[in-house]
Amino acid sequence: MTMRLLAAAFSLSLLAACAGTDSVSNRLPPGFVSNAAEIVANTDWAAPEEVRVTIADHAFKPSDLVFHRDRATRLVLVNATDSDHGLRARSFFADIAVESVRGGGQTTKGPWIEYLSIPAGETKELWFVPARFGAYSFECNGVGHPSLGERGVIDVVR
Ligand SMILES: [Cu+2]
Repeated sequence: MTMRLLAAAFSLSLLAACAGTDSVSNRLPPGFVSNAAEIVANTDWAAPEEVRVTIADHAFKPSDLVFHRDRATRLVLVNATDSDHGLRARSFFADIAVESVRGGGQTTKGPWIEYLSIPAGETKELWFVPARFGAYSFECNGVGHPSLGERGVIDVVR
């Protein structure tokens, strides 16, 4: 295979990784909540607080999100567009304990997530507990999407 073909194959694999795959981990990424599995196990998941966000018209709606520390939370992300989007929010993800990511007929257990994809027309749910107080920013990982307006802020309060 020539170098050019290799380079093309490599960039294609990078594109695929960006567009479609959740990054859920059962190994502690640096700086993340170390007792996340314990927090998940000690939380009642019967009636999580629901926050619903729709992606449409190059925006997260709403784009200002408020969550409550130590409370079971269900973030429902509805992709109402015909292209793929994603949630890049590393500092926020570092401070939560993830029960699961649900969507597309699949449930993936946490307890840590580094990246969340929301494919075209699909709905993804992030079931989690905010484990630390904080103010965070988030954005879509699509090339050029944040500058079009796909960004927002998260506050975790009492
Ligand atoms: Cu996007």
